[in-house]
Amino acid sequence: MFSDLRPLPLDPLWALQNAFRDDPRPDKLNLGIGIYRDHLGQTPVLRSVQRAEEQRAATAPSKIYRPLSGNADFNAGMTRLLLGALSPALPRAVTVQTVGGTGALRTLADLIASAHPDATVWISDPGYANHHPLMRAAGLMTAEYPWQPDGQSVAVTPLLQALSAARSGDVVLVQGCCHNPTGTDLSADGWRALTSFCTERGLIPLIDMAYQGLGQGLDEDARGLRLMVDHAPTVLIAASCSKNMGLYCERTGTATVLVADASEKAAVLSVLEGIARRTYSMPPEHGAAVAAALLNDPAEWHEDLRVMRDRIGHVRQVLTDTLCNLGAPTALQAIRHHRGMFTLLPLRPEDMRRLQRDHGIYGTHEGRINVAGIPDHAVRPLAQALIATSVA
Ligand code: PLP
Ligand code: TYF
Repeated sequence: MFSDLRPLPLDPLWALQNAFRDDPRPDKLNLGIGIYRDHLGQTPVLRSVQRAEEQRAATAPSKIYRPLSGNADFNAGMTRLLLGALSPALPRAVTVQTVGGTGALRTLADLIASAHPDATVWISDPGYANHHPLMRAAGLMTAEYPWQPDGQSVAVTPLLQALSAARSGDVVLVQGCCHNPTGTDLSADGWRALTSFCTERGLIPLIDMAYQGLGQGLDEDARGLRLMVDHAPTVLIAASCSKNMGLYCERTGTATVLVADASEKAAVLSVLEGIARRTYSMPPEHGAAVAAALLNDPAEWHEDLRVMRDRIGHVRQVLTDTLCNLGAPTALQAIRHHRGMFTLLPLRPEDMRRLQRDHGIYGTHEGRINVAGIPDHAVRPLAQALIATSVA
């Protein structure tokens, strides 16, 4: 059966992880994969999560099967977190628990394929490496629009120019905040322009929210999403608790659909449950139960999140100050304006290879580094290596 099968090329991000693991240099620095690390370079379980897990271990009544749509309390909490607790759109929302943000994207891709199999999904370039494969795995076509950082935000004119080739019913996949890999988001005006464009042309926004709370704050990071929800009739949202709750391996996320008319809710929910049923039956409970506890009593989680967000902001600040003091080219200093875990360096793939070979610094070949992965002691050597690489 498998004699004609050949191994697939390794995902470049995992290949980078392996190269890092095998690098014997003691001062090597892994800025490849998107994982938050504290000032010591560790990723401990959040205190709020630890407490919720202890409580759950002491009180969880049973491990019997759960509903196909997952933990209802978690789904309701996530819907409020995304839309805002007072959003008038809440009655239009259908939310199901998914296997991480990735599972949310795939579930929504399957839903799109059920409702509109001819849809093309428009994806940012550069963008998240897994977006094209996820959408194509559901049988959908994909196309690209440019994501061009322009000062502190993204240029909206070339983006809309590309999208003018989209047909009514096509889907525009846009990241909600802290864009992976560039660290640059749409401005408020950019969100307004994209929202009107989608609404006028019958394009369906699919918002990928993987970093809510790690940019400027939970509500601040959701402003663009909420604008779209308030103005576009149908909106799809994939959300992840991997980064903002540090639940990476628990695979905790949600897929939300804002329907144009409440009468569509029952059918949408039943198709979403059908997708779960034929894929894995029901999502895993543990991460969702922990996340529900955090969402229902959020003070300690908000503090954990603030600490992560402030550290990322601090590292970015110290790195750009150091670059500035060392006389770095202005293109490098622009990373001051980026938001969230990532920054796209103005370096070519061959520069990134030299950064790895000569300095033991691992970022992706496209130039992405995980700012949240820089320990305090590594800031200055990193700045020096970036300058040496960018002027060489
Ligand atoms: N979307 C984006 C933009 C991401 O960067 C990531 C992961 O980093 C995901 C989705 C997937 O998140 P998860 O790990 O919850 O599947
Ligand atoms: O872009 C990143 O670094 C994250 C991490 O299969 C990731 O998306 C990468 C690959 C993967 C799951 C998560």
